[in-house]
Amino acid sequence: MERTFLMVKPDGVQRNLIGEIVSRFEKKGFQLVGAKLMHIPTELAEQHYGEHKERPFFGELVDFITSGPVFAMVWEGENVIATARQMMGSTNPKDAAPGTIRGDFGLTVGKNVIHGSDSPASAAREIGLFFKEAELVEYKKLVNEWVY
Ligand code: RTP
Ligand code: MG
Repeated sequence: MERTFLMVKPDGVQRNLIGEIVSRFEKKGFQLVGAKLMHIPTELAEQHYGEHKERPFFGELVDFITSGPVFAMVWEGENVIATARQMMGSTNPKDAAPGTIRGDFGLTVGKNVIHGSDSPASAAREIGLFFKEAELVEYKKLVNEWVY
């Protein structure tokens, strides 16, 4: 089963959007297998956004993502990497469709509420950067045995 790394960025945490965002992925039917509220150390932020090291906005990006707590998550499900990116919407909120997270809540490209892995390789890399194996919980949904 596929897994992805999603993160409510500092602006999303400040704006009390953790519950709204978790709720969207829950209602879609994906399974939460790991989550934590954390302050990202600078070195981890630089590793996480390593692909953008040469970009002019790299410094701002690292400053922003370390400016306050983030809510880091691992979600599981069929095609969760691509589907989560669809649910997030375009990087720049001005281009993000209504109904997507960035379309509904994002204001600027720098403060676009959520991060999501963009490929299986980046998902594996980012999950490994943020979570230890023991922090990821494998479990079966038993609801069909409890509800009629
Ligand atoms: P993310 O990695 O955060 O999920 O976003 P993304 O894949 O949609 O976009 P990416 O190209 O990976 O860019 C990473 C983050 O950098 C910020 N950014 N700023 N000032 C700018 O022109 C600019 N371009 C990108 C955004 O916050 C973007 O999410
Ligand atoms: Mg990206």
